[in-house]
Amino acid sequence: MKCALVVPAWVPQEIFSSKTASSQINYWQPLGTLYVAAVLRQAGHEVRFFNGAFLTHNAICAGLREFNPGFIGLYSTTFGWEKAKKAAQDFKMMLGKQVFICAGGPYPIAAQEKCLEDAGASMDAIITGEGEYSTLELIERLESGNGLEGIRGVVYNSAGGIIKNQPRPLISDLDAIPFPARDLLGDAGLYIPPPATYKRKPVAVLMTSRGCNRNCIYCFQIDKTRKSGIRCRSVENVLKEIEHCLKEGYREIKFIDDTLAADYNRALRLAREIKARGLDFTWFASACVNQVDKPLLQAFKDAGCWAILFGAESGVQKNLNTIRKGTTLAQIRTAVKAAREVGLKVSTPFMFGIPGETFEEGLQTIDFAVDIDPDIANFHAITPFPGTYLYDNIEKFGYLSDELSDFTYQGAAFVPYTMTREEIIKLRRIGFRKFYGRPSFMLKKLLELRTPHDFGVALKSIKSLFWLFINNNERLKAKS
Ligand code: B12
Repeated sequence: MKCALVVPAWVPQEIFSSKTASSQINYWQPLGTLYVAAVLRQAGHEVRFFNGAFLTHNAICAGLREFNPGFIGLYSTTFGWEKAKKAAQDFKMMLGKQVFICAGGPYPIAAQEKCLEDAGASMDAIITGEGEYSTLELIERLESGNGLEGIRGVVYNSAGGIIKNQPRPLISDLDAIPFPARDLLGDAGLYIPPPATYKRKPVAVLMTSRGCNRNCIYCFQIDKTRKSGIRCRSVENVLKEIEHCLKEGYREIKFIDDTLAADYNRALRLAREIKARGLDFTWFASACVNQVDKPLLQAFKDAGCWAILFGAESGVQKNLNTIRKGTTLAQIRTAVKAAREVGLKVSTPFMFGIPGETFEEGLQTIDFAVDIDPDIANFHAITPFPGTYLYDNIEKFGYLSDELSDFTYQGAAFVPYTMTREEIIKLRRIGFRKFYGRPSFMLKKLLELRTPHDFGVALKSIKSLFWLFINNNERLKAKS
């Protein structure tokens, strides 16, 4: 069947201030959708991918009219749901009701049948978990003209109303899934992360494991129970994909595992094999502060890793406990110090608006960020995505926006009982100013400039800092 996979059209200005978007916008590859594409193609279906990160809605419509697919699969985050709904209405109108339209991704996984109730007749089904095999089975049923009864992981509209099939168990053998269909991306050069977070390009995104065994209250995971823990691909399978990416011309890899060091020995083996095989690429990964030590970080460094992201989140232990991070301030200090000592750049996201947090504690977090002195610090607002513990227990903690487009870490979605929205917005502004506005930090960055890329990053950062200082950041303005 002709299958179109679509990320509905969106623009950075919907998330970031136009003044600072250039230093903040991220275009990692949409790996999840590319996995679904790879499985459909492997089964013989003709697949095209339309990414609304780089295509307008009209351009996507024109492409679909020319391709005339029998199946359209839409990707949606919470932020993107209204767009996915509108896109489905327009595509149905344009191609007729015989085209089968379904949605998948974080929001449909969390909201399930609510999506169909909300979207009405323009949406025929929702994929409620990992999409590879649920989508394939659904398409094969459509081709055979049989109904969708019993296909696990599917909720669908039927003459008799909305039918919710059993959830599909999570994929246990991740090695069996074909590599993401990155060739469907067209120009890989478009998929660049925020300027300060890559060294070489093009950049591929790669996932060596799925899931997380931690219980952070704000984090969305396909397996809400976390009972499945972390499912790992074999090191051999991961190395094969890395070699495949290098053959495709990629020069940097962003490992998007929630933590690459969950299995210490596996992480060490992966790093040592990358080095032993002399695979020429730079890489960036994330890890939990209490899963790493200096020898592992040294092995990462020796294997081409140039930066590591540690989810620091807060500089106040009480608030770390509230979000159930399972880490301590001392562990954050130790991990950042060890990473710096082996020569890795360190990136640490922090968040404000944690339930029970006060404005003063927010200032403490900023002082902590300055004190541990990472290379990159981000100051987000905690965002209770549907499908998370925080979202499901929101009344206990604070006020939630009912506008789905507010769910973007930028501060509009949630206010705890102990703070105001203005205070969260203010803390984010103070955080960026105080951290990046330090003469010592600017001098350090100036002395590190080596390549034209570095100069580009510096210019974009200075521009963002300038707008942050003159306080003209409409996106950071409090929602009235
Ligand atoms: C890569 C990525 C991006 C990329 C690409 C997103 C895209 N697809 O266009 C970029 C950088 C552009 C991006 C942007 C944003 N992102 Co983002 N992103 C991710 C990240 C790190 C990896 C996604 C991934 O590939 N996962 C691995 C695969 C295996 O899982 P998966 O994507 O869920 O895919 C499976 C299923 O969802 C399903 N599926 C996926 N796609 C499709 C498509 C169809 C048709 C079907 C049927 C099924 C299906 O099958 C897949 C395979 O099993 C996730 C975190 C994470 N670890 O998942 C955050 C994440 C998806 N992003 C998130 C957010 C909030 C955003 C932003 C709003 C961030 C912001 N800047 O403020 C924007 C919104 C953009 C938008 N248009 O919606 C949240 C979404 C939470 C929610 N419930 O809404 C996540 C979950 C991070 C988090 N934990 O908070 N993101």
